[in-house]
Amino acid sequence: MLTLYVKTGCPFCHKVLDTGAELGLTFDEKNIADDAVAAELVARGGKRQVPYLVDSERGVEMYESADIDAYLREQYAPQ
Ligand SMILES: N[C@@H](CCC(=O)N[C@@H](CS)C(=O)NCC(=O)O)C(=O)O
Repeated sequence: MLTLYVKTGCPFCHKVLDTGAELGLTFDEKNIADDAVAAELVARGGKRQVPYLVDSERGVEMYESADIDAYLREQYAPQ
C-alpha cells in the first residue's frame, strides 16, 4: 500500500499526486491539517514536511517530492 502525507494547497504534494495518477497509482492520503496526522508524520519521519511517502510493501519511506517522483517512476512505471 502507498500512503502519502499531504497538505491542502501544497504544490509539491500535487506534483506527486499527478505523477501517481499518471502511473495509475492510488494513495491512501493523510492530510496534516489534522493535528493527529501531523503528529503521526513527525513520529514517523522526524519532521513536519509534506509530501511524505510510505510504501509499506517495500519498506520505503521518504520526504522530498523530486525523490518521491523519481522513486515512483522507477518502481511503478509500466514496463
Ligand atoms: N523540498 C520539499 C518542499 C516541501 C514543502 O515545502 N512542503 C511544505 C508544504 S508546501 C510543508 O511541508 N510545510 C510544513 C507545513 O505546512 O507544516 C519537497 O519538494 O517536497
